[in-house]
Amino acid sequence: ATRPLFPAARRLSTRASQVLSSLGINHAEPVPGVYDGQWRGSGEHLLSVCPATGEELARVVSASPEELHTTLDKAREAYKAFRLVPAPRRGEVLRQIREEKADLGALVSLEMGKIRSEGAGEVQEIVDILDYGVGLSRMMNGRVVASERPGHSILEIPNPLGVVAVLSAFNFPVAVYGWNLALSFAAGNATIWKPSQTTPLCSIALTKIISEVLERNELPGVLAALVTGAKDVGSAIVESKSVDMVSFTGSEAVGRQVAKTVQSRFGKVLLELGGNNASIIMPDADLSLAVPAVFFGAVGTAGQRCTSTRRLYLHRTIAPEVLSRLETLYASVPPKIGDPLLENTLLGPLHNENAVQIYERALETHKAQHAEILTSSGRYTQLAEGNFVLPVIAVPKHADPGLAGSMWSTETFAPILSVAVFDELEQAIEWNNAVPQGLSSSLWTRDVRHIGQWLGPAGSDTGIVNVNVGTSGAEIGAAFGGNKSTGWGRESGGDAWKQYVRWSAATINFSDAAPLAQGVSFAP
Ligand code: UN1
Repeated sequence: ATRPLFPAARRLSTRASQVLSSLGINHAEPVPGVYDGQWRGSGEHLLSVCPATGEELARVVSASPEELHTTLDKAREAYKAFRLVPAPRRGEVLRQIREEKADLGALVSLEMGKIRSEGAGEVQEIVDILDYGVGLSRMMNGRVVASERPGHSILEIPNPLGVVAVLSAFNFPVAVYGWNLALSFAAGNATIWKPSQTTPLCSIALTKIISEVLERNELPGVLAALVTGAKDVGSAIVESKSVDMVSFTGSEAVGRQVAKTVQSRFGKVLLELGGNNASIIMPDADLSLAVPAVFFGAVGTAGQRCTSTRRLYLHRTIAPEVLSRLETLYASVPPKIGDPLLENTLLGPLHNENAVQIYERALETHKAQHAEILTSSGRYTQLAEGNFVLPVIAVPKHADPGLAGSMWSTETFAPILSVAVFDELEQAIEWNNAVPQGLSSSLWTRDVRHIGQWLGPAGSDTGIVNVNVGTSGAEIGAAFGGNKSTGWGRESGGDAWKQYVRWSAATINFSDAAPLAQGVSFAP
């Protein structure tokens, strides 16, 4: 029997109801899912479901086409005034957005399913990037270029870009928006957020926190607008000429469509697509560091980070030792599978039933291709409710990811780790680079020569290349993003801010002559 979509009587656990009300969300009524300076919503209803208990957290009323349209118009108007506010004053507003980790983090756990400490960690990423945005607001420097002409100067000037849309994914339901908002706001833009349709409450809670600060500063709330909705809302944003840049996080398949659409109207696009990240362990690695890091990378967040470790390449000499230590760790997981909000839980649920099916299909493919499965596997049935699965280590028959149809080359958003054994580092690097995706990778070694090889021209081709640090859990200070089919986008730190502005090169003549460049003469 199928569950009715909106049962008339919904009883929420006290815990969930406390978290929601502490964040100002009244779950008893349909929750307005649009913010353009005021809360509204008259579109389709979205249902927010807790992946651990199946309990319906709330109904959210998403954006109608008209509401989206109006929000975009208001955002453009607000940008026109906001671009004139000096950047350090914009930073001062960012500085006032301060979030207590506990409640928002708990909501991330309730609605997305990650464990408590990771929910809090995600909120910490927002706090960190807000600090970064404050600093950035005094450091978004252009430059002065030496002109070849006497009495001339060339300036490279960053100015605000316009309206930036952020399309974010369920797995980091608040932090990835935070990365974009902090940079976009510091840069003087209006930002419009279309979150994943399965995590609307997280976006509403965060927008409430930000909007209070904007309103207190007498700034239009639409500078941090929210439009919840399904695919049609996302497509309308991507197609809209009023959106100057689209920052998209999600699958390669959708990312390809987003890129084509935005590029065909000559908009800017920033893509953060699939990862298929490998760790390589050399014989001289400190296994007491490497093994727990692989464990966290592969099992943490139930394998639902873009940066999760999906492939493990072990040097032949240490392979048996590493596998036996990993098997022990994996065997300790089942008693710690469950409610993500409980202190001792290590492994929360997959985000929804669809994710469980993808996990199951990946397992079947592994088995059909004669992979050896080293751990217990399948749906975790000890709990009455929720989308829980066992974390898996698989050893595919063929080690080479280049082999067509191999499980090596697809990103499966679940805790499945594929392992192969190598003899030479060159081989492992070749395998690391042999997949379409290029987000993150990590090498475990104490040998400086291996490190040089790994970081150099013939080394790893991913956007994040770590040494003695796992593939996931990057800090906000460096640019975050991946190469190849991950989409080449960079968010968060580093030079990422440079994409959120429009650049102009301005040649200024301070002299009484007007010479042409390159010594060209054009005398009549
Ligand atoms: C993602 O999975 O989309 O590096 C982002 C990490 C986190 C961000 C992941 N800081 O794992």
